[in-house]
Amino acid sequence: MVFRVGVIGTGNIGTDHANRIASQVSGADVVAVFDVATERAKEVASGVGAVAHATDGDVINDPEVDAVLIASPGELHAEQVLACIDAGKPVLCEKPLAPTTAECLKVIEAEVAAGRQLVQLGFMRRYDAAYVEVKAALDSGDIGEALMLHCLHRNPTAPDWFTSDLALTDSVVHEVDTSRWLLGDEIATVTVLAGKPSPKAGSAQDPQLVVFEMASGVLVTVESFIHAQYGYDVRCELVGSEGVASMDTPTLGAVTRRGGRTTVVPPDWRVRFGSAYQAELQAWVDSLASGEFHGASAWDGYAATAVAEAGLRARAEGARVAVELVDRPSFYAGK
Ligand code: NAD
Ligand code: ISE
Repeated sequence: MVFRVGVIGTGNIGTDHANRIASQVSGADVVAVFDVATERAKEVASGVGAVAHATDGDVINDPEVDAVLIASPGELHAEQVLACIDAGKPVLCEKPLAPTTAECLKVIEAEVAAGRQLVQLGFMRRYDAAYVEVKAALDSGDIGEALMLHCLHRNPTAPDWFTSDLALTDSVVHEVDTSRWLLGDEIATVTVLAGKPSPKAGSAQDPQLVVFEMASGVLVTVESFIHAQYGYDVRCELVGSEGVASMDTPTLGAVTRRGGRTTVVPPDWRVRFGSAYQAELQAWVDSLASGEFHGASAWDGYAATAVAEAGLRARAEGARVAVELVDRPSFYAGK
């Protein structure tokens, strides 16, 4: 069976996802798209052989659409995901699930009431070969018990509107999911330190150092640096009681000449995580037949937003802030 996918939001990542589903993912076609930027939507639609609809609701309720991919701005996700649940259609929603926990909880309530899993979140690092290897080293027992996780998240530059708060809610939210998934544990507290700002950072407090204390006591450090200039550099090192699992700085290969060697660092997430997006989309499409989704769930999206909210308070108050989660519904056991 070939699943018919509708795409909402044809900006940077929505266009990438639509093109990838159309040309590199087996078992799915893109049949409908919507973006308020209508010309862009039409261009993407014509590239993938889809129809450009007039509203997001037209995509979600189109009888020709079996499943929906949401890549609109984060503040629209909850409403669009709720409409997908209402229509009984599986949805892959880019992170974040929503900017507030109140909105995330509405999604959780609706999905539980629907009685079957429909929502998967776009935390694609769960499909990145390097992160998967680090997790395998821990799960196999090879490095003993996890003690500390050190994460780097460096972007070359960010636009002026990308504030220090967004660095936490839009970028570090990936480390929130990575930490919870790698360690199989919830984040108990968050501390955010903003020290000497980079002269390249404009008005942003950048870099920032974020510390998570996991419920088990494992400590996680995250360097968030959105104006690092030199490239996109995302990696981690997991310190265990009997060894360390780490990943190399991702490079695009090396050039050796004139007595020296230069390695090229990826320019952005598109290049660094290209194969992770590919694996994520293929896995999601493969799950559509069984209805068993193995990526991040709506619960993971809620937990990520709860930690981001605590991070904003931690920054504002200069305090170590506890993360308060509601009781996990039994529906999400093992999801
Ligand atoms: P973008 O601004 O390039 O694209 C967003 C698109 O949504 C724009 O084309 C905009 O016109 C459109 N839009 C605005 N209102 C809309 C509406 N009502 N309905 C439908 N579309 C609407 O942003 P982006 O970088 O593509 O990010 C989109 C989402 O994807 C964000 O949530 C972002 O956090 C996430 N993202 C995830 C990753 C990742 O690594 N997983 C990478 C980039 C972006
Ligand atoms: C972007 O939205 C992403 O999700 C990227 O993976 C992340 O590295 C970047 O910081 C975000 O802005």
